Amino acid sequence: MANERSLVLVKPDAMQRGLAGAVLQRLENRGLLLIGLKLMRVDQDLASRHYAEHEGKPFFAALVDYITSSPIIAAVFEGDSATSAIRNSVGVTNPSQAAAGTIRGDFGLEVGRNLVHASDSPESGERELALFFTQEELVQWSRDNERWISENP
Ligand code: DAT
Ligand code: MG
Repeated sequence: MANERSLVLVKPDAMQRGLAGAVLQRLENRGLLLIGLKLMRVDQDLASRHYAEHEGKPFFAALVDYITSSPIIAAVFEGDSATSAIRNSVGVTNPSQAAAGTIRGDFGLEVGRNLVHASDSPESGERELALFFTQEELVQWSRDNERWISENP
């Protein structure tokens, strides 16, 4: 789908390890357009809503503890097929299985310390970004080099 929007979270472990810039740079380098960015803490309520699909699973409590344990960076990236492009750059859920060259494959070892969240569908992206950003916080803009990133900008 053209012009999808995806929520990316730089999770507490990536923040504590000083990897926020490296995570965001990889997505920026691909040509994805950054349209929202904030440093924040996730509280229990936001964590529960964001991870609602995982409520009841054995790892849910640990997941909420992890995401609320330290500040995070929330980002929204926009682009053609942004969801799959970002998921491919992030790597599979368990870093021990993630391909080298992906964020999780290059920086992580354990599923409970997998550095980054990325929306799994355009619909999830819209639902999730609305939990973290108001409409006014998202910035509509285009780059002067857009035609060198996209054949049909
Ligand atoms: P992803 O973050 O790749 O979209 P997910 O949506 O299935 O993965 O799960 C959300 C998070 O929950 C994931 O980033 C880490 C944690 N998680 C998932 N499966 C897990 C498991 N089997 N054991 C422990 N934590 C898990
Ligand atoms: Mg997910």
